Amino acid sequence: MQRVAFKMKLFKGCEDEYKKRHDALWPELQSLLKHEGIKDYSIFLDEETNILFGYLTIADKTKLDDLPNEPIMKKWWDYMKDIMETNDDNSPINIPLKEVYYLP
Ligand code: RM4
Repeated sequence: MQRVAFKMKLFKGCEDEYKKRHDALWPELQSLLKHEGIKDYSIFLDEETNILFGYLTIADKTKLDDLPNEPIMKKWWDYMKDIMETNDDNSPINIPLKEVYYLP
């Protein structure tokens, strides 16, 4: 299993809305993420900086490269762009984090 961690940035004042939208994550999107092999996907919010810390495990992390081409993923990103920092194609600005320690 490969572990992947990254950060994204939420706009101030959008904390409740971000949680609300994820509590109601579209079943089709959930199925897609599972289908790509994603497990233990967690997103934590740093309430001081509004940085979102994402963490997931996946058998083959190159599968994550397929996601931006999936219509349901694009639709989700279009829906989320009003509350988080995004690229020109509406995908979230996603900064990979380097692993520096692991205790299995
Ligand atoms: C996040 C962001 C990520 C997506 C999750 C489900 O807000 O859009 O790209 O993987 O939602």
